[in-house]
Amino acid sequence: MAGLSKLTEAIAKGNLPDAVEAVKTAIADNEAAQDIMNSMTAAMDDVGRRFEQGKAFVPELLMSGRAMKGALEHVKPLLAGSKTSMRGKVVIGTVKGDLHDIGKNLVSSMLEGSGFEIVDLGIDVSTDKFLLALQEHSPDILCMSALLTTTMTSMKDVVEAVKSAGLRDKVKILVGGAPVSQSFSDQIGADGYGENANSAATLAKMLVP
Ligand code: B1M
Repeated sequence: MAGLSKLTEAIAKGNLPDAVEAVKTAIADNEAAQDIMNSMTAAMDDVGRRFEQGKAFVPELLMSGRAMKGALEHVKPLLAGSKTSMRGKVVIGTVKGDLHDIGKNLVSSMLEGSGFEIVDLGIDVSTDKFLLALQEHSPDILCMSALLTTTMTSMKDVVEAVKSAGLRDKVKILVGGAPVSQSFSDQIGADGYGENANSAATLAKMLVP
C-alpha cells in the first residue's frame, strides 16, 4: 500500500523514473492491477485539480502525463489477461482538436485484453479520418475519446457522418472521456458511454458477445 502512495506521489510530481520504479515495486508486491490504475488516475486528478486552481501549469500536466504513460507501459501486460480468440475489431481515436490520449490508451489496452483487435488512430482525429478508417477496416465498434468540453461536440459530427455514409447499422459507436456522460451519448445517438476503461470493455463485450 505504501508503494501505491509512492506511485501516486511520483506521477503527481511528474517524476518519470520514480513512477516507473514505484509501479515495478507495486507489481512485484502483487498489488491488483485495478488498485495500481486507481492510484495512477488519482495522481492525474490531483494535478488536474491544481491546474484548475492555478497552482500547476501546462508543463506540470505534460510531465505528469509522461510519468503516467511510462508507468502504464508496465501495467499493460497485467491488463492484457489471457485472450484466446479475437472477439471483434475496434477502431479508436481521440477526437479532432484534442491531444489527450492517456485514457484512450487505457481503454485500448482493456479492449485488447478483452480479445478485441485494435486499430488506434491516435489523437486529433478528424471526422474524415474516422470515416475512412471505418471504410478500410469494417470494425464492429467505433470508440471515441474526448477530454475537453470544446472537442466532445465533434463526436456528434462523426455520428452524423457515419449515418450519411450509410454505415450506421454496420458499426456500434461508444463514447467516453471525462466531460462525456450517458445523457450526452444518448443525445448524439451513440450506442453507449463508458465511464472508465473497465466499463468501456464490459459494454463492448455486451455489444459484441
Ligand atoms: Co489537459 N485538460 N489540457 N492536458 N488535462 C484536462 C482534461 C482538464 C480537465 C484539466 C483541468 O482543468 N482540471 C482541462 C479540460 C477542461 C474542460 O474542457 N472541461 C484540460 C485543459 C484545459 C487542457 C488545455 C486546454 C490546457 C492549455 O493548453 N491551456 C490543453 C488542451 C490541449 C488539447 O487537447 N488541444 C491540455 C493539454 C494537456 C496535456 C497535453 C499537457 C496533457 C495530456 C497528455 C496526454 O494525454 N498525452 C494534459 C493532461 C495530462 C490533463 C489531465 C491533468 C489528466 C488527463 C488524464 O490523462 N487523466 C486532465 C485533468 C483530469 O482529467 N483530471 C486535463 C487520466 C486518464 C486515465 O483519465 O483521460 O479521463 P481519462 O480517461 C478515463 C475516462 O475518461 C475513460 O476511461 C479512462 C480510463 O478510466 N475514457 C473513455 C476516456 N476515453 C474514453 C473513451 C471511451 C470510453 C471511456 O470510448 C468508449
